[in-house]
Amino acid sequence: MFAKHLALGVFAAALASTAFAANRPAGFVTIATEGKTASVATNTNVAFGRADKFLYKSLSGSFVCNEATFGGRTAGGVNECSVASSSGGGSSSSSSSSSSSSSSGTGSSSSSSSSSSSSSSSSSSSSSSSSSSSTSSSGSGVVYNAYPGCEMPTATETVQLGATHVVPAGTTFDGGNKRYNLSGGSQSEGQPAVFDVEDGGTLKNVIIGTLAADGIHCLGNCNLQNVWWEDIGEDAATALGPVGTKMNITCGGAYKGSDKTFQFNGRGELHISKFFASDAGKLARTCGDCTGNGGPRKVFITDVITRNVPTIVGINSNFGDVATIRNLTVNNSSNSKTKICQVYRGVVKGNGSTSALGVEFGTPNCNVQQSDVTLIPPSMMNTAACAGSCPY
Ligand code: ADA
Ligand code: CA
Ligand code: CA
Repeated sequence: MFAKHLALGVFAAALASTAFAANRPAGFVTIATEGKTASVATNTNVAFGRADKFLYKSLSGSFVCNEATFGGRTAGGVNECSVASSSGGGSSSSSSSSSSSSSSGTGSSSSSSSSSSSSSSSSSSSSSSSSSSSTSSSGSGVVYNAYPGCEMPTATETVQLGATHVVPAGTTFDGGNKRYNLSGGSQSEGQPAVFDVEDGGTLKNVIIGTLAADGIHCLGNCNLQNVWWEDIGEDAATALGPVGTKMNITCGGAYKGSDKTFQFNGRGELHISKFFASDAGKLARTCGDCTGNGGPRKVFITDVITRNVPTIVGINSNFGDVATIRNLTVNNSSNSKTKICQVYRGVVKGNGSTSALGVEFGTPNCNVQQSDVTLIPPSMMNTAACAGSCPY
């Protein structure tokens, strides 16, 4: 699928980075070696690892630089704790911690050994050849533009649709990696969908171009496989199925949205996996103010990489929504703080407006821990359970 010279070029880049394996990410400075105590300013993104493999955690004040603090370690030598040199560094005390970490190898934390977070810079990764084509390196490490193993295909041709293409109930439409355009692409609500996928339908191998209208509407159970949005329209896709239905999105990516990527207006479940989203307001949102709004809506985000998406998921706690997030990698171009699970009070259209209630971890509505998120420098996450207009 990829030109040979491109694959070779990236392979050479991977070899080059292996030759300079470092114990801190590029632009980072070591503040403590394993087992020592260090201190940082509030909410500092700290890297822990060695040989180009790191875990990241947002820490405040004094901490011990060890496996217990980070939920894992990189085997094979002494790990180091480092911070971005632009953050002014931190201080390290010389006292060695009594509980120096074991050398039992990589811990069981979901983020410590995830292929998404470490494959690109690890020479031992079994999937390095496929994953490397979705990344490039920059001053601050890896930059993703797809989920490793799910790269965007090259469009085989461009099709201009005259009307919404309907995928009838229970059938599969294989777009053969053609690019489909319909109309619009603005933020005006009420545009038609490029594709309507009826109950039990599957849409696969499709690229939606810049005339992206209201994206894809899923009317019941539906599957979107290897579907790509080059320039998200009003939103990328909307789940509209009734109670008991599931929308499954796997192996795809969406770029350049002004607002939401996946809009969840129906009921049931929305599953997003092996997906890459870049430059959009939110990855997913259960409807804030739909006509006849309610819930519960369940959102599952598994094996996803985002770049410059300030909110991963927004849900309405008053309607019983639950977001479950595992193996999320946040790969921003700046150190703005990503809201992982933002809770709102939703409303029924006409009954006022929504209010933001705060960012939550490990609550009935937000089934996600900070350790489920890998932060690629300089990305940071919002860890404050602030209400209303959050300060970040
Ligand atoms: C906005 C709007 C909702 C709904 C949604 C959509 O969030 O407030 O009522 O129209 O967009 O489906 O795109
Ligand atoms: Ca909208
Ligand atoms: Ca919409």
